Amino acid sequence: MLKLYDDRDSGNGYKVRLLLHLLEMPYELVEVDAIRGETRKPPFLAKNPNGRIPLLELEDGSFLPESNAILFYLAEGTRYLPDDRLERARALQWMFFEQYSHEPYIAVLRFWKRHTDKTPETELQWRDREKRGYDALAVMERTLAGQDWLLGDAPSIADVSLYAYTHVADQGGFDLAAYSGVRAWIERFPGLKGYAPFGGRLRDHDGRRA
Ligand SMILES: N[C@@H](CCC(=O)N[C@@H](CS)C(=O)NCC(=O)O)C(=O)O
Repeated sequence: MLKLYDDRDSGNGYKVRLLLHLLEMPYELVEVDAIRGETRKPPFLAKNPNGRIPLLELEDGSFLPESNAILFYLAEGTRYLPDDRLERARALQWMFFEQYSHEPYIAVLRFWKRHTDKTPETELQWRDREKRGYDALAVMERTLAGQDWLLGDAPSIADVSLYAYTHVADQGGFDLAAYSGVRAWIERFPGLKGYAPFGGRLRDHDGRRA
């Protein structure tokens, strides 16, 4: 069975948990406390030298880190990854955007708000992250104002990837009021067959819906 090393509070991990549930793929969850530094201890570093969750262990014992690489692997041959060459590249396009232009701002501000205090020294950094986070939301809005999902008519791993931190962007202080396309897109997710909320159904999944 697939084994997922993950922390319940991680949005990067939630991407993978959400896809596993949407695809109704059974998996065993191994909880790792990232805040307490468990990912930086030798037993975990032996599995992922980059010291981060999520980490997928395949049936043959090989390890795959990086949330978006895991999504790509799991979605192969399913409705969440199109067959068309350009569409597949577009899914990757959005996932690289997520890692470079979205997650470092929207996820990091959420983390800072929950775990640190703003100080006069960090005020400028916070404001810069906020501006760049809104820039990322504006990019998403341009697409989602005109279509239901990032690739068009159907949800894909591009949507799963970007949903994880966008739907909790308010926890980082982001106001989505001006992004009606993004808000409507967020509201579509709970209607997907197999949807699992962030923080919900963290226990091992037996392939049936709870
Ligand atoms: N690019 C990675 C980022 C993973 C990441 O930042 N994981 C965090 C939790 S969200 C982590 O493991 N932090 C613990 C640490 O860095 O020690 C991915 O998308 O999987």
